[in-house]
Formats: sequence, C-alpha cells, structure tokens
Amino acid sequence: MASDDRNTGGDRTTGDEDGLLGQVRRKLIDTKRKWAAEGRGLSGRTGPRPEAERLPTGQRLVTNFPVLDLGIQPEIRPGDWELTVAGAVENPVTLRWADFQALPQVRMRSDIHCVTTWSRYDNDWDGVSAFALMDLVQPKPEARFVLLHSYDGYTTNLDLDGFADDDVLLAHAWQGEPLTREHGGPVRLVVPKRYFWKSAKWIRRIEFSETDQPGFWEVRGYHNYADPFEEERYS
Ligand SMILES: Nc1nc2c(c(=O)[nH]1)N[C@H]1C(S)=C(S)[C@@H](COP(=O)(O)O)O[C@H]1N2
Ligand SMILES: [Mo]
Repeated sequence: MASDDRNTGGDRTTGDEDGLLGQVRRKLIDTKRKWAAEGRGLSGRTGPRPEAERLPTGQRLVTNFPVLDLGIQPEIRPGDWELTVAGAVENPVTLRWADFQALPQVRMRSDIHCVTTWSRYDNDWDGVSAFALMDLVQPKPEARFVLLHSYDGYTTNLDLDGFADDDVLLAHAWQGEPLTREHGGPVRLVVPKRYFWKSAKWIRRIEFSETDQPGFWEVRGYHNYADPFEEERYS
C-alpha cells in the first residue's frame, strides 16, 4: 500500500497474487486463523437462529423496506465517492470506487432489526466484508472501537467485535441491485447483529480508535451496544 494514504494500486488484475488482491487474500487467511485461535468475533452461536427465535421481542415483521434518516440524502456518484479508513491502523487508505470494487466481493444474507420496531428478513447484500477491510488496513493492537462517518454528517460507533464480525460488510448492492441513494448508496455499512441505526448509510470514513466515541443517536439516548435480542434500544 502506498504510504500517501491512498490506494493507487495499478496491479488489480484478477489472479495477480503478488498484487494488492493477492496480499489481501493472504492477510485475510492469516487474520481469520489468528482470530479463530483467540476465539474473537464469536457470538456463542453457530448457524442460524431457530425460526421461533428469529424475531426479537418487540419487533414486527415487514416485507417492504422503510427509509429512515435525518432527512438529508446526499447524492454521491460512484466517481465522486471516497472511503477513508484511518485512525489506529497500520495502513490507512482512501479507497475510490475502482479500488473498492477490486477488493474481494461477498454476498451475505441477513435480517434487519430497526429500533422503530420493524424487522425485515432475508436481505441479500453484496460488498466487501469487514474482515477484508481489516486485512487491508491492519488495525493496531490498541484499536478497540470504530467510529463510522457518513456523507450526511451522521456518525455511529461500534466496539471492535461488533464491527469485526463475520456477517458485517460494506454493501453496494441489495437484492442483487445497486444500492439506491435513499438506502445509502453508493455504499453503506451493514451490521446485522445490532439495531439498524448502527448500519451507517453513505459511508465516508471509518476511524479505528482506542477510545469509544458515541455517535449521533448514541449521544441522544440510544443504547451504545444496541443488541436487538437484548432489546438494547435506549440507555
Ligand atoms: N448516514 C446515515 N446512516 C444512517 C441513518 C442516517 O440518518 N444517516 N439512519 C440510521 C437509521 S436510524 C436506520 S433505521 C437505518 C435506516 O436504513 P434504511 O433507510 O435503508 O432503512 O439507517 C441508519 N443509518
Ligand atoms: Mo432506526
């Protein structure tokens, strides 16, 4: 990675194992092995929740996809989009659209639980896993929290284990279609194990930190951790 904080990688040909992608793949495997050995990122559960326990208390199932935000829906064309990942990391980067698309892509299916009591099952998200991003930037040992910044000025915070989970991704597509502007396109975070306000739309910056900095809703009384299965709505 270039030391000027910018990924200018000109070596993104598929299969070039000496290039950026090869490095990411090798580090990805190393990190997963290390984390497995430490037992990190474990939710204490393997496989999906039994169907009878799938809907958290106080939630109702919807089949539409409600839109919730602060009323500002920034229009960022992919060509203008930049994501900076910085703070307590070895390799800070600023990714542009092509850099982001060149990272390993995954599809993940998950449920959404919004604190306003709607839940939506089986959302298919395409994008870059939090693991792949961390393999790229290499969080320092002292990194324990993450603050997400968005193009509309929104912020939200996560503990590192909340961000570094195997179902977390930076998504650019939903149900096989490019993520729409109202749902946070071109790229949003998806954190299925927390209420949906932790899933920052129009993501602009990811800051790893030693200290926890509450985000927009967290300073306004929303729960810091936000586990829907514990009904951690407000603090
Ligand atoms: N940038 C940004 N991200 C955001 C918000 C916001 O206002 N700005 N609202 C949050 C809240 S409260 C919810 S419930 C979800 C809603 O996402 P949706 O509009 O795709 O349903 O986005 C979250 N992420
Ligand atoms: Mo929300």
